[in-house]
Amino acid sequence: MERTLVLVKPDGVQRGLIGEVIARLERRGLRLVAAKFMQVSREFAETHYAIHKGKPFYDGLISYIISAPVMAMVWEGPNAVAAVRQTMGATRPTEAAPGSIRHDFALEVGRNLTHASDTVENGEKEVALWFKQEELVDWKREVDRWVFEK
Ligand code: IDP
Ligand code: MG
Repeated sequence: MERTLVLVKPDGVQRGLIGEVIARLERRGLRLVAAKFMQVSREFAETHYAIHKGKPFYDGLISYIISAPVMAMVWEGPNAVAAVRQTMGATRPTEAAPGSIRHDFALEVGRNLTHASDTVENGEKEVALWFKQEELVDWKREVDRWVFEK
């Protein structure tokens, strides 16, 4: 089953949107695997966003992600990476599809509320970076057979 890392970033937490994000992912049919509310250190933020080092928005991005607590989660399901990216919407809120979280709740790329892994490979890496193996809950739902074809 595919897994992806989701963060409700500091702006989403401050604006009281943790529940909104969780509700949308639950309604989509995805299954929660792990969750923790935490303050990210600068060092950890730099590891998570290493791919963006050197870009013009990098310093602002690091300050943003460590400015207040985040809600970190792992969600799973068939095509979880693509499904969650779609539910979040495009990186720039003005380019995000109507009905997506970034469209419905955000205006600026530097305050775009959420993070979601962009590929299956990065999903695996990010889940391993943010969570210990024992924090990942392996469980089934009664409803799974009505959401997952196999
Ligand atoms: P993603 O979060 O949709 O995967 P990335 O391109 O990986 O988008 O960028 C990581 C994060 O960096 C974005 O979610 C956004 O918060 C921030 N970011 C990206 N581009 C810009 C920009 O041009 N200005 C300010 N912040 C940006
Ligand atoms: Mg990204």
